[in-house]
Amino acid sequence: MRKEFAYVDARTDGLVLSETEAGILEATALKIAADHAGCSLHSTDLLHSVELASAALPGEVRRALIAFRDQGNTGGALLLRGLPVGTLPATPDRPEAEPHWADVPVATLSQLMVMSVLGRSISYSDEKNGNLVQDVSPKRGAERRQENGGSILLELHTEDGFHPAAPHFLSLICLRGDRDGKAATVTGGIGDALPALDAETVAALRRPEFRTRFSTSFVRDSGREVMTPPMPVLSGPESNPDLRVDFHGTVGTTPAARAALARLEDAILGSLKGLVLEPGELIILDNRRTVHGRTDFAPRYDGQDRWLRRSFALADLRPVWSELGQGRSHNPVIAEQHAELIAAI
Ligand SMILES: O=C(O)CCC(=O)C(=O)O
Ligand SMILES: [Fe+2]
Repeated sequence: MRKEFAYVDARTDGLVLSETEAGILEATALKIAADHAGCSLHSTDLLHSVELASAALPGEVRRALIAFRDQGNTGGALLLRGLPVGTLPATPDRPEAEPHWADVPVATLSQLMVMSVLGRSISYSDEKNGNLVQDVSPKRGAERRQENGGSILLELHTEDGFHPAAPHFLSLICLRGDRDGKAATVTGGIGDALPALDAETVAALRRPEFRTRFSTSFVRDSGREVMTPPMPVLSGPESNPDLRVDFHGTVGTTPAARAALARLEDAILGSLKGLVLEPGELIILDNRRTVHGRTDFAPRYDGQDRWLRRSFALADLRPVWSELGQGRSHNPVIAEQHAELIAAI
């Protein structure tokens, strides 16, 4: 098992909000929270207010978000710094202890304002109770899981790459940093790794010879192992491909596919960017162009552990319209659509 990631500092490329800009965003978030007190975060009215209020983001930040949405970049990530976080309760160490959005209104609504420039917020009812904004903090007893509640090294992955409607964008806002300065979030963009791959490897990665195991957070109750059908790892334009892989959960179904997967992992490991997130930093990932992971760290479960909040966006809700249950939560996929894919690999 890998113990560390080597990476170059991602902070040098970040956009920083001034104190005045952060203050405007904070006041905007508090007003939305007051206007929608008692509402679910999935309320269409609340989400539309958030989208309207995203005009409170500095013009330079909106421009960068729009360019990232439309053109992307080779690293597949964009960092914002200096976002307001507001006052915080203790870091939750069990899913039952996770605070309501209204207990963390400033960070939560600021994050959703940013995401509304990129797409439409969405969640998955299979995971984290379908919450639209999810807590990422170490959970007691989950230390060794390959999930965001674990604290061992989290292998590089496309978020929910096994899912038919995987998010196009995700963001992680840091509410409380890792006090030991150990937990680094890393990203590896296919645009940065592609030049290191030979033509034979690229051709192998484009063949539908890879299956990805569903994350344990999607199948925990069933206790079963569920794999996707064979799919390619790279797809789309030759010079600007999409990437879908999980170096913990993806397997090649042929020797050539397995060799290509190993070469891809080496190329991505050689071009990682990363940082130990600090409060007010928000990293946005283009989930079709980058994988991400996290180094290990040591939780203490005293209310002061590292705490991020995560949210997802799709470019367009129309393709998943019939799959949306209450609010913006994608219906479960396992039972209905994927039971036939259970495979013993
Ligand atoms: O903890 C982190 O920095 C990343 C966790 C992660 O992969 C996720 O929440 O999707
Ligand atoms: Fe992730």
